[in-house]
Amino acid sequence: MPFPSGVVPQLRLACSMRIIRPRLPQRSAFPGHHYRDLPERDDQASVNAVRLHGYEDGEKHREGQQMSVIDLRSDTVTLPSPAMREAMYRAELGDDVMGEDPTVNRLEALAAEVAGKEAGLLVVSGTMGNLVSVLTHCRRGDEAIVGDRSHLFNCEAGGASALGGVVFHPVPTYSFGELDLGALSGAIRPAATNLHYAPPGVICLENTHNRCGGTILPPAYLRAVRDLADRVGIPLHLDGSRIFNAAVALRCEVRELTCYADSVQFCLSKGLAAPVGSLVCGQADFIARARRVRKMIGGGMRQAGVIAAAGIVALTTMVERLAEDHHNARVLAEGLAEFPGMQLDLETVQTNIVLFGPARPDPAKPSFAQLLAEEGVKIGDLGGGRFRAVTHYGISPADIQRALGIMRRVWRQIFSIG
Ligand code: TLP
Repeated sequence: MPFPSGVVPQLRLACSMRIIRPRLPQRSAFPGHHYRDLPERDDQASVNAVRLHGYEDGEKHREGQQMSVIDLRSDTVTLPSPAMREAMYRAELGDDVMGEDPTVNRLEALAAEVAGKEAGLLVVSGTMGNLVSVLTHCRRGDEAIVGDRSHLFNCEAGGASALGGVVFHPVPTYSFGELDLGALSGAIRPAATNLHYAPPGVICLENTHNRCGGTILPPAYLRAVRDLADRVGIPLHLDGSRIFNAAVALRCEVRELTCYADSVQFCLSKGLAAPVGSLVCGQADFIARARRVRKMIGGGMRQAGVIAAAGIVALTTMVERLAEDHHNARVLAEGLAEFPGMQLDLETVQTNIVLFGPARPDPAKPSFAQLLAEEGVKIGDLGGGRFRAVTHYGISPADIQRALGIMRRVWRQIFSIG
């Protein structure tokens, strides 16, 4: 890998040494966090139970019933836990645009504490969290310096450009999600002394990095980017949609990763399994300005305590179990890596995402993801013969074994080898 600066490979080594396999709880089975397809119509009581309570604790697959679907497309498919449903039902509510929803206020204070910042702001989604953050940091015509493989640049409908007149300035991303430090520094151009340049407004990083396969940016790298941002006087925003996965894998506090950023956005509705919501955290004056931007783009919610209540359960009870997802991803990845003709870099499997595909993709062959879906295993098709599987609250170790069996069979069918 062509690192221009000697510092990055050392960081990578340090990072890989610091990534620790999760120590799994000593118990025979994880307590029934299993997403099951709704039963057939004659079992209406169960249908209602699932609808009311989300995951059914201890639910077992019963013979003769429709096989359950194993949905590995994303950790966004998670359903809220029974405790979340209960908390939502009981939530104390008020008008949050007037600052009077006590449950939202509690969640925002809790999020700020977790992230080590002065204040927090509940937003609808990760996309809105990143948008609000970039629009708060930048004026129209400013540049947001982003990774060329970042979610912000590729998958958020160009919102900061379309709605805020912000110019995206993409820089190359290495395979573990770092932006080249030399390129980053080169992207910050002296607009004050040269009329041709758009002024740099914010640097954005992503941790864990989605498109790189859930890879972790270690503290040493974050510190290097922070130093750079300080040298040039540009704020640093962190898309920490899956920052809890990074912290659990590194066995550190979230604030040990977010302390390098001026603002951070993290999601409640991915691995933490809440139904809706993300938090933007930063210093109090930044959040006050972000609150205005949220209102401007229509993100002011009224009795939002119904979703904040689930978010509080997510933050207080769902973080440590992410280690189970990481373990499941590792087992899945090691199994897949043994398929003949498979290309999968086990080094990038650091959290709950597995990227893989045939070493020699052939567009003439039937779609692996489509055939798998017909067999009850759903994965993401990234195009170009690359696939993504994401482990989460709804996936048990038994699901992983069953998925691997089905994947092996379909893989052989398509590639007729092994
Ligand atoms: N990612 C989703 C899809 O949009 C691809 C997924 O399934 O992984 N930042 C990062 C790093 C993300 O992975 C995502 C969602 C977001 C931001 C946006 O979050 P939402 O979906 O809540 O707007």
